[in-house]
Amino acid sequence: MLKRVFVANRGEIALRIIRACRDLGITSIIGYSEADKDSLPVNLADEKICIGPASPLESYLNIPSILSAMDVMHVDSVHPGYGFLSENPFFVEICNSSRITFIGPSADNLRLMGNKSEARRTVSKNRLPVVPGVDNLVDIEDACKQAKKIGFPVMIKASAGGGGRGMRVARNQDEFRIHWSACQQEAKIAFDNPSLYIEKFIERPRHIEIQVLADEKGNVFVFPERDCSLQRRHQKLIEETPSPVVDVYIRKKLQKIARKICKVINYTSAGTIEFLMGGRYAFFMEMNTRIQVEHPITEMITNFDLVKSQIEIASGEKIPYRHNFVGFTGHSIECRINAEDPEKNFLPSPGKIKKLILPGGPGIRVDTHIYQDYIIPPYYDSLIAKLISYGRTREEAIARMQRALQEMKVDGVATTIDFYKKVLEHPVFQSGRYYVGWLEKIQEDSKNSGKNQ
Ligand code: MV4
Repeated sequence: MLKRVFVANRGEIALRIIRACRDLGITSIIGYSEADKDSLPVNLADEKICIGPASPLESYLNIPSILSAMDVMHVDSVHPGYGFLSENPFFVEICNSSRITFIGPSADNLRLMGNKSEARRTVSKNRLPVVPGVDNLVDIEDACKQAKKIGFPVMIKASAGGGGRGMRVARNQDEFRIHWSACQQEAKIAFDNPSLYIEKFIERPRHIEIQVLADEKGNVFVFPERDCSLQRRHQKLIEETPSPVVDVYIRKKLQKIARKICKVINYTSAGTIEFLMGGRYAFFMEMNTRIQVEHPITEMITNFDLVKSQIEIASGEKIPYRHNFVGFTGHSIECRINAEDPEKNFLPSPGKIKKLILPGGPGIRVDTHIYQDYIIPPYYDSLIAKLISYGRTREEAIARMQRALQEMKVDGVATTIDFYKKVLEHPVFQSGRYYVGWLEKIQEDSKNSGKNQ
């Protein structure tokens, strides 16, 4: 078993990793930036070392700095959390050559799935469903011809993009030519790779994903789906599991696809296969090769500890579970509470937390790194807490989440707590019939009704 884990992250996920280490009886060593010296994970880790200034480029993304910190602290492994270096194949290779175990997938897995059109091609080659589309486009004329063949509207995506970055919808040939050139320019600048691919645009889709765990012995475990369709500008806001629109047949289908993908690429560690669902049709979209923000809802309904499993897998252990299709009971929902002002277009609101009351009671889990008098630094993302509810039914999970939102009080900074209260009360959320563009649509509708009055 690994003995000394370097935590190469911050905030709630750093704390989550520290807790998994403690449960396993192994030592956690956190690398932190100057701006995070008073944070809870730095306080609670077994050992700590500063890795640089506040700016992420100089600390959490600074590979030489992290390598020397890992060397000084004599660690045998590193957990990257999500974001930062978690999906960087170069970092994995450097760790390997320094004899430090990267707690995550192989560099090859990261490289393959990091290129979204290569991922798409791999999946399609194995006769698994992808959105109708094409890559390997020669020039704009070829692309336009292919788009016409697929039928408008189409979506133009950057091969090196993902997570909503570098994509545009074209509804006709004129729009296509404009967006193609703009997309190419953007992709060149943002990802240093101008390569694009096109797909049929799926209207009002849902974002459904399957959590997987794969060990080094070739065992692949697939979990029930998470529904992450409640988003705003590609930021997930509420996730739930199981999905209100997925029945046992669709679930089994998604799980079989996810398992096959992991098998053909020889995947290891935790990962997530993203699907786009239009009606009852599901298409592979992307694979996320990391532990995700929303992993706790899967833990709530399956009793797995996914971070602990990642560490056990990286230690070369088998997953001690008998079924490849993981069973579950009940329903779980997560609200990502941000220090942002919904009244000011979700403008980040860093600063000192003057008063804090955290919720609790039956069916509530709170993953957070904040505490009273903590100062939220302005340099990082604005996630301050994940409220996770569990219920035997969706209705019970919603009611408990509403209780938790009522109980939670944060003074000193603006938060999204009241915004969530409104969303949870909304009949469309309660009916489960929301989709990925829904929040933007009701925001647009409420603006327009304002104009008409
Ligand atoms: C799409 C799509 C519709 N049709 N592809 C965005 C993130 C990445 N994982 C994939 N995304 C999408 N790809 C096709 N062919 C819709 C999305 C999408 C989305 C689009 C607009 C506004 C919000 C969205 C949220 C999730 C997914």
